[in-house]
Amino acid sequence: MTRLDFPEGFTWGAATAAYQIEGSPAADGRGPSIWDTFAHTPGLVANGDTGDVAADHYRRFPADVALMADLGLPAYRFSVSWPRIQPGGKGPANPAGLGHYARLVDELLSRGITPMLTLYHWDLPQELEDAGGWGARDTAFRFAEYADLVAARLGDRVPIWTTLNEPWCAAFLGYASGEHAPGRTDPALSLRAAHHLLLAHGLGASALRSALPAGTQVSITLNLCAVMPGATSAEATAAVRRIDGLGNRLFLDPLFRGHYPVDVRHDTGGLTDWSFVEDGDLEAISAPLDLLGINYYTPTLVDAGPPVAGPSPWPACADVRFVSQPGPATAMGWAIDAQGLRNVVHRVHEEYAPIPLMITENGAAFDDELGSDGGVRDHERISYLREHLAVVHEAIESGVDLRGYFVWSLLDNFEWAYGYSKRFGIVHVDYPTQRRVWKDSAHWYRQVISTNGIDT
Ligand code: IFM
Repeated sequence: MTRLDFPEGFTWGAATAAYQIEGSPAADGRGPSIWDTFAHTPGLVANGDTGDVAADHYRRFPADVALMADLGLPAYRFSVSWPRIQPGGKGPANPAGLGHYARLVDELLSRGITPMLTLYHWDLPQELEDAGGWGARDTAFRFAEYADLVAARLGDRVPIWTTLNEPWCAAFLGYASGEHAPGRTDPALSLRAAHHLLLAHGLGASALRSALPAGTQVSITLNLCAVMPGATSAEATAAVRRIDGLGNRLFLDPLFRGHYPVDVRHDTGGLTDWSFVEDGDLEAISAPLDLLGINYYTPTLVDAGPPVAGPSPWPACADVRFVSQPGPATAMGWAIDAQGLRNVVHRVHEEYAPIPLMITENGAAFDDELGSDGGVRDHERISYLREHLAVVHEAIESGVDLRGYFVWSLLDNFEWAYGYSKRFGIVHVDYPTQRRVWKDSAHWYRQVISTNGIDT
């Protein structure tokens, strides 16, 4: 057995997102979001599940924070629901909505848990979608106003802020494949949405900088792809370039180099002329950040294949084939391969440095069962987490400025189009009773945190 000790001050945490855990969709004046609309549309979410109740965290947050304290969690990454703050996506703040997050933050701080706040984890106010959603440039400006309202109320108590979670998903699952809210299937619109999301990040980050005390960290979280060729051929290499372009460089290049990748603009030239990029946008998008959050779950293997018709989250990539990697996989069918995390972290460090990194999500869904002894023996999840943490450790040893790790997720929750059929939590939620039960992985993670390291 090898012991891997993490650096002193390494941030251990767990992550969640508002729509996935909160429930209480009409409480305290919250307006509808695109996920309420999507989930309530028959046939779009497995089993007709919705976020109406979820893990009932909106009402149970004091007990959930007590649970975090029992876990010894030093940090908690959560998202604010925009339609709780501005029910229609614009105008003055709803004091009751802001008050909820102020109480959550105070509860965390009173337990010694550092709050890390994400402003947008996909729950756009429905009224903004009705006005064009992320396809409309104005949504980016509305986001900056929302960022300002939240920062004015919570800025003195939250040390790390994230503008957007996984804009790739919001743009391409939301507007190209339609697997996520708002369920649009328009590839040209999805590219426009990607730009407006990035613009929202830039304008939002600037609003945060003006409102937050000096020393507060501002970040964005990307779900970067570890793209690898599924064959040794020139076609597979070209497929890698294209998926890397849309999945990674489309976000990393404007954020850290101030331009969009020329090859992606060229590849998608048949869909759009990119005239939605206006003077000054890239300057706003590329303003320096304090931290980049990386979410990683599984590698992406690609090859060339015969063109496939129908909606896809990859614009202008109908002839790219996604290859399933042999070997162990999670309940999502996602291959388990921590080398992908190594690939992504080193790539960002080497090509886009210097930027401090955090793994803001990593974890796995398995078909957990509550045993007759009342426990959940999720040893596959422990192995998954251990393997990925070993890669995090190795990256730090080799000089990558990687400052923290947040397991996805604290609680079982609403896994978007999969509803409640997939369980990612280290804590089991019995939905009918809302009882929380620590899985073995929660006991294991508690030990990892308290000893600041893992045994491999
Ligand atoms: O549940 C999601 C989360 O909302 C965003 N990142 C990936 C997770 C697992 O699919």
